[in-house]
Amino acid sequence: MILSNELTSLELSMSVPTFNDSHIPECLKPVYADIKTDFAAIYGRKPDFVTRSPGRVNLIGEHIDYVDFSVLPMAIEMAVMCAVRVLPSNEIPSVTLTNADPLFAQRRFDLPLNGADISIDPSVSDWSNYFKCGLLVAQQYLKKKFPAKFEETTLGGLEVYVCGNVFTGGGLSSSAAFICAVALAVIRANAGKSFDVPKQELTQITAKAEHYVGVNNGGMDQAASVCGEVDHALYVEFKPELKATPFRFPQLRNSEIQFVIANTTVVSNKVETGPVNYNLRVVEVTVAANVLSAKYGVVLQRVGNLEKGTLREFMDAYYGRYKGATQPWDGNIEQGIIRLNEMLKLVDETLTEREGYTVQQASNAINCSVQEFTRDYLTNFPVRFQVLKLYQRAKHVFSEALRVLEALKLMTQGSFTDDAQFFDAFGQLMNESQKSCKELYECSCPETDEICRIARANGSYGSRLTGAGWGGCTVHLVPQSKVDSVRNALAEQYYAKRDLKGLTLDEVVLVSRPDLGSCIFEVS
Ligand code: NG1
Ligand code: MG
Repeated sequence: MILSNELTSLELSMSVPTFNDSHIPECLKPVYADIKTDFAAIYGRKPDFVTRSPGRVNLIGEHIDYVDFSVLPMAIEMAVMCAVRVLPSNEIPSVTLTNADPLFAQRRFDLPLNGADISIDPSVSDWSNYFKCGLLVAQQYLKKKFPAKFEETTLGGLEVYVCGNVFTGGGLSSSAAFICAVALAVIRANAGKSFDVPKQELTQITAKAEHYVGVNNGGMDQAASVCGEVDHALYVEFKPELKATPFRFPQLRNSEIQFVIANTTVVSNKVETGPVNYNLRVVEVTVAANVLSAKYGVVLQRVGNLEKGTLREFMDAYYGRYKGATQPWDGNIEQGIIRLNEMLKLVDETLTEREGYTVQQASNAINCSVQEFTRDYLTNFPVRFQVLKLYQRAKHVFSEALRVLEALKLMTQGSFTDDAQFFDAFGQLMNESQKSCKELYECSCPETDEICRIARANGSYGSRLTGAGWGGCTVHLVPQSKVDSVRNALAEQYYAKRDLKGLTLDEVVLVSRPDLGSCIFEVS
């Protein structure tokens, strides 16, 4: 699905774009016609508008968003859409939700009166909770933006039809796409069509929305879904505040850049309490930051994503104390490269227990008791481990943050002697990221490794896991001319011997260029 020329030629805008009926991108026309028909079949009328928000893949910068280092994702062509009719104000303000996927049954609930917040019960797992997350952050936003109008006002009732093609639970951030489409719909429904929704504000309010259902995520996914631009990757920064800046991929002479996204069909165990999981990595990088701070006698501000300081905060504190830096790193590429290289040296010198740290060793290194260590690092989320691999995890984080800057530098370089020069260089960074994820962060798995090997042997320049890893999806940098070769090789050598769990090949191997982020279609 390639967006039409009208869209690609749009100037990058600061606000979520709105299109009217006569301006639907060619490729979306059939989907859009279906939505209107389906909506009418369910609710007996046409919708007022449709919101759309895409899924994402992370191109490079894995497991560093939660320590506030910048990442480089892109929005993909697969998206979630919400068709919406606003109920007239004389009707009881309720929300009816219908999902195109029969796995998600219809839901209906009344809206709280007079500006009260909707309540969300995170212990109940239901798809309507994700809708409520989007609704809640949108309402809070409206109250802040237009206090006189929304402080004590009941939101308008809605009939909503949800459909899309971002598969759930596969590492493409379908939940973020859904919440962004919902928040945008609620804002559009209540603030009206004349209000332009600033992308930066939509990103910031949706970033934390999943916290209401108990997911302690960063903000990369929402930033990518909201701020995506055709043919651009997004440089997502977390400090001093969440911000996504689009960078265009270079225009090559003879080839087109494509990304193949292949699902391992192995379900990521990132939330399980096993020896390998997401929360344990969060603990390890936090402890690493504190061991480094203890060694260099710097105090972490403890204001970031994590209560106990991050590797990013250590870098800034170290530069403040030893290098006379008056400001934290401001995102500048060259300065970042220098500082991150220095950090890698400190990791080599300081985190000397290469086999890993026992709780006793880690406590000693931080100058605290085992009891304090357990209280500070091991009780918030359950984790199980033998040793904490501080050296390996910290080395991954700093080197991965460095690769993000190298990738950005390449994208902004301008010209290349030939197309292969770009593919080789960007691909190499992706391959190095995969190596680091596998060997240092240990978040790959045999299936991911196998897919990467097959893809590289058949035309991919760069192949890596995307998202948390331990299964989930992989992403591959492939020139258009090699897409079929990569896809066919994966079909024959990987998928043919696997249970696709009811999915078709077209559903497990996607091809996408970087696409537009959230937008609104007004139905006339
Ligand atoms: P996935 O596995 O795609 O949901 C997760 C985190 C990201 C980031 C990556 C690792 C959530 C919702 N998202 O992505 O924020 O930390 O892992 O880079 O947990
Ligand atoms: Mg998610």
